[in-house]
Amino acid sequence: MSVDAAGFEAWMRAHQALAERALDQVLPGAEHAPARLHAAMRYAASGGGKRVRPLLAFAAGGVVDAPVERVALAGAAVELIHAYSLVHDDMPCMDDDTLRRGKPTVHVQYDEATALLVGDALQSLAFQVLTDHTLADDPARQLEMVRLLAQSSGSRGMAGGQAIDLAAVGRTLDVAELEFMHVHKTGALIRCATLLGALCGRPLGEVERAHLDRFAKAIGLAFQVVDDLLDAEASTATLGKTAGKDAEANKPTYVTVLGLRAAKEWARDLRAQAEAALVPLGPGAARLGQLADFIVKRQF
Ligand code: GRG
Repeated sequence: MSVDAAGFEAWMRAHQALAERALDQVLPGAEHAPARLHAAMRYAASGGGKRVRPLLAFAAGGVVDAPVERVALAGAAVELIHAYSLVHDDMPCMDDDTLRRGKPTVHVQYDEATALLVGDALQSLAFQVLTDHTLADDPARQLEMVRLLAQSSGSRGMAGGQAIDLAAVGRTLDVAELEFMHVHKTGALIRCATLLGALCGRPLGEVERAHLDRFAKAIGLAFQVVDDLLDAEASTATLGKTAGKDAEANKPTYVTVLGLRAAKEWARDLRAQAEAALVPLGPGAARLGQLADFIVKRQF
């Protein structure tokens, strides 16, 4: 492992720990009523996952010298939305899955009604986190953070992408339709995490912000292309969730639409686009580049 790679590994582990701590700080304890719901929220949101979204927020915060405590909370808000989406996505009315992050899914461990409430409550908590603390110097920028999270997770973002995904089962999509679906379902929240991290620090100029946005959009899509590749090629044990679900559910993916080789090339191409967008942001954006590599080369 090169010195640089070792440095990135240590950075990633330290910041994953910061993300865990922020989630622990904001999630209600199971000693508070309603105890079962609070325990289930913690089961869903803490101690698992790669924490890619908070890591992107930390790395983007590094570009603008953002205070780490602020970014940790902004990243936690995005991660709460992500956790809610996984809980609902796993339910029988959607993907009907029994395994997530190597553990039984929330509706299996608890019950369906609890899983529904866990998702709802995690979503509400995310917005509470963004409004309970001072996360930006300018209140208008903090308001922008709330708006960005709402837009990215709602019908014009993740939930809308999920609706398109559900409607696409058994249909053939062309590449443009597939991209539209994934830009919303997966890309919107990844972009949001990056931009929220940057909003915690000094204001970015319009041009710098456009470059960061270009990076975030490219890496959001790359994340999904890699997810499709892993679903097709990796094992359930490695992923900690059921592998091969897309093919089983007859879902269009980058692998089914482009083929394995072209999907791999597309992931590399998106990574190169992301890297190119970082150049004008200077050395402060180095962690974002390393994270882009991690996202494209990950095995789980
Ligand atoms: C239910 C409104 C609603 C939306 C669900 C995100 C999503 C939409 C569904 C999740 C299903 C899925 C496998 C999506 C593909 C990409 C993705 C979000 C994978 C899981 O994210 P990771 O790899 O998971 O960051 P960890 O466990 O590491 O946090």
